Amino acid sequence: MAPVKKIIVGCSVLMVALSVVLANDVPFVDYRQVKKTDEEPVAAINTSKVEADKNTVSSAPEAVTESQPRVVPKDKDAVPEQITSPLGVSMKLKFHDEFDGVLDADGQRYVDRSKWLTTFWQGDSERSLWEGNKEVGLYVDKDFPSVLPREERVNPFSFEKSGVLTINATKFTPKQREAYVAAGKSLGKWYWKDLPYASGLLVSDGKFTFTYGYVEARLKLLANRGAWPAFWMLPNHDGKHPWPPEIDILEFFGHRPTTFTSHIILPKGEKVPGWKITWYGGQDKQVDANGKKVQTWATLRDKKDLFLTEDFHTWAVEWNEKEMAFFFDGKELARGDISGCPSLHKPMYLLINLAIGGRWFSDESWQLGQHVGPADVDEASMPWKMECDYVRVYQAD
Ligand SMILES: [Ca+2]
Repeated sequence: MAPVKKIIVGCSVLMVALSVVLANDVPFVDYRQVKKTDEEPVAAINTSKVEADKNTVSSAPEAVTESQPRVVPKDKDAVPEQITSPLGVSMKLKFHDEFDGVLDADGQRYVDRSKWLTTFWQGDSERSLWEGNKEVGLYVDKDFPSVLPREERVNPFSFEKSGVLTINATKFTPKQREAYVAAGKSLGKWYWKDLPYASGLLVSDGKFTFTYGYVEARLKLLANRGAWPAFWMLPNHDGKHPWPPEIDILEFFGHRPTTFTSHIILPKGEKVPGWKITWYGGQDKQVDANGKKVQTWATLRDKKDLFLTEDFHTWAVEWNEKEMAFFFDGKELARGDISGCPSLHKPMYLLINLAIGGRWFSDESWQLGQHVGPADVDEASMPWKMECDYVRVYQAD
């Protein structure tokens, strides 16, 4: 349990730190009040307007280049077995899911269980909640809670479009909520809570881990207040799950559909030269015996005139012995020297999830530690839908 507790507490800190970074200079954008015009198509990417703000790593380019070719074509029928990575390395396909789903025993298309867990912790099929973030939704699956009849379980996964997995966030009916609470009590699991919403996540822990390579996901995000979709990586090596590090290839907030973050979280003492370091501690009780802050992170953030929720986009990271670089729609956002970060040179696994609420942002000011609870969640717009086209991992030949 210790590593579990550690990672849970840590992830809660993550989001507080995120709030700190974003609090000072990001004006609140209410997407409902932003007008679309013919002159300014919201889905268009005007890369000339991409600019590094003061939180962006100093090593990042101030503007991404137009000439950089797309690395992975979006056509699911043309998955390249070999690529030249953005950093110029010849790589082969090592893991991918095109999200066509697999036919389950009940005849329904479902998540490929050979590639993904739908729970947070390997070996515990009933783990359904990322407690430390104070999220207000359970991660559910049609396989659990095992004490509930299958027909009473909520399935957050659907394949409404060919080759696209949809993660659905919904509100429990009163009957469902009562059943899930009773199931949690029956199982005696501390992490089952009486929460109003259900959602889903994918975790490759125990299925696929890797050290170094290029990983890209093509996702369609959602502009719903309280939605917190993410594509990220955590370590698993020698059966251990230390935290940090954490590689957040994408974090996004449904009420701010023009902004996302890509960042890493590092243990104390590890740095990426030139990347912004945010120390945090006290408020989260993440302090050591001497009262020193024990975590640090480097962060970068892109800001552009783009509604991220109106089409699919790709987020990617390339990672080798020396460098880590983040990419959005094939364009480099930032690159840093990670040779001084021992924690980033060990196997990681993938996660994709649609969180609901949590202690990560405030509605308008991203204030430190503010909790987004059920009252802040736009449940009238549920079901929310996060769409996943593919995840592909390449590694050097
Ligand atoms: Ca696909």
